[in-house]
Amino acid sequence: MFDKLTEKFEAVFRSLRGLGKITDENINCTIREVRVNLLEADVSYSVVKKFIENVKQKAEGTKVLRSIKPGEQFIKIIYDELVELLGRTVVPIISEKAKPKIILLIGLQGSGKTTTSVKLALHLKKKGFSCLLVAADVYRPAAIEQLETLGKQSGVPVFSKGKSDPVIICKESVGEAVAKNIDYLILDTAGRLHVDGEMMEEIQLIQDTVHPHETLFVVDGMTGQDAVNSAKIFSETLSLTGTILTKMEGDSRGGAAVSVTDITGVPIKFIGVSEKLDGLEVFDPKRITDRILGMGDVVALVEKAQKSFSEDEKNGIQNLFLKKNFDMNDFLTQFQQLKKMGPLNQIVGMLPGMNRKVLKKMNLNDKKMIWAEAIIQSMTLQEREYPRIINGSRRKRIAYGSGRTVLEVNQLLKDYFQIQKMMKQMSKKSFPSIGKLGSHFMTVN
Ligand SMILES: Nc1nc2c(ncn2[C@@H]2O[C@H](COP(=O)(O)OP(=O)(O)OP(=O)(O)O)[C@@H](O)[C@H]2O)c(=O)[nH]1
Ligand SMILES: [Mg+2]
Repeated sequence: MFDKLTEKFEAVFRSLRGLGKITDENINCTIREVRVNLLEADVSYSVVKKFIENVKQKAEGTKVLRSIKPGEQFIKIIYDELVELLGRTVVPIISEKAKPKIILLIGLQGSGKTTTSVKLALHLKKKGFSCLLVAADVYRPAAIEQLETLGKQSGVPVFSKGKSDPVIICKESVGEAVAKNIDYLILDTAGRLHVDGEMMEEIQLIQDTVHPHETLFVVDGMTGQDAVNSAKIFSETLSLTGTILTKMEGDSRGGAAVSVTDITGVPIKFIGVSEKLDGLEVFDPKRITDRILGMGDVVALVEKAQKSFSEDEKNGIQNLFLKKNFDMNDFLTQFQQLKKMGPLNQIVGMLPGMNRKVLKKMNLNDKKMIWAEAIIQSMTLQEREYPRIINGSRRKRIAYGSGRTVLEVNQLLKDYFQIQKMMKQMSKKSFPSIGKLGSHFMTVN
């Protein structure tokens, strides 16, 4: 569906992904490529411009995490921005208590309104709701029959009044839905152009008469920029609550999907992916972004690093380590705090100023943390505050008290002094941001 975009992004990311070193130059080069890709995929110029500006700005403000490659972190920024552009989260169809909930489908001729109205009814029916379809297209020959046939195929009742006034048909259908205790009333209207004043007046009248909970603009995704432009114009004239992009399974360039939310200000709620009646998907910005960028693994990795190591936590831990008299009590507290955050090696490794080689030698694994706690708890208060007084005989006593060996006590004390030393050396230098790395920066991975 987004093959073209995907293909292009793959090429950009392939080179970006491996970068352990990232410079202003290759950031700019990547941004240029992303820009061209989006434009070639028929994404609106104004949307591309905004997208690029946001990515640049985020890159500037993003601190480099040491546990992941800057290239990967940059991919995550592009990913996040695309999710944002596509609407961030799923916006489900109205589900409030009102009965019936009224959904009005509008759009240009042939965009897929009738098919989509039945698809939508089926989708809601599968969720256990009752639906009533309304044949409000009285202009196109056989439009009513088309809806009746599709309704029959899917087992959804159709309300039709022949070729009478669509406003009256819609109004009466509400009464019918109330009488039959229907959950969702779905109005299938005739195709219209925004320049057709009479038809636009009619749809406004329908809106004013039935007060739909949802007015969804059904748009043919294959038509690219035209789709976006028509959606924009309709959204300016009528109050839309969302769009549905149809015919998205083909090799449409995907640009319409990327632009339409930003341009209309309303979310894409569904996409049509086949002529068949089950060919409707809930529009999920994250899933679509995954499909376009195909970078799920990188995103998960960066998210994990960000989550387990937020700025606040980092400062908190740093402050703990930097405490003037970093004693055994602090050491213990840290162990306990760090334990909550994930594998110790990984977490401590993310702290700036940590020497990876020393850490590796210390082998800070979670099992070790359990006995480390026992050992520290066997120390006297004085020993915890002044670990340097822990001589040979004290070590023996502590080992005995904690049920560990003297070797292990020695090891723990060694670790403690190492960390203390590292912490003293640790500068409070702030992290560089991705956008201002300079060519000298290299992550330690
Ligand atoms: N491949 C594909 N075809 C679709 C999709 N949605 C609708 N169609 C096809 O598009 C054509 C037009 O669909 P309709 O549902 O009749 O469109 P409409 O907007 O009701 O058309 P009018 O009532 O004439 O304005 C039909 O051949 C549908 O089968 C879709 O998601 N994928
Ligand atoms: Mg129709």
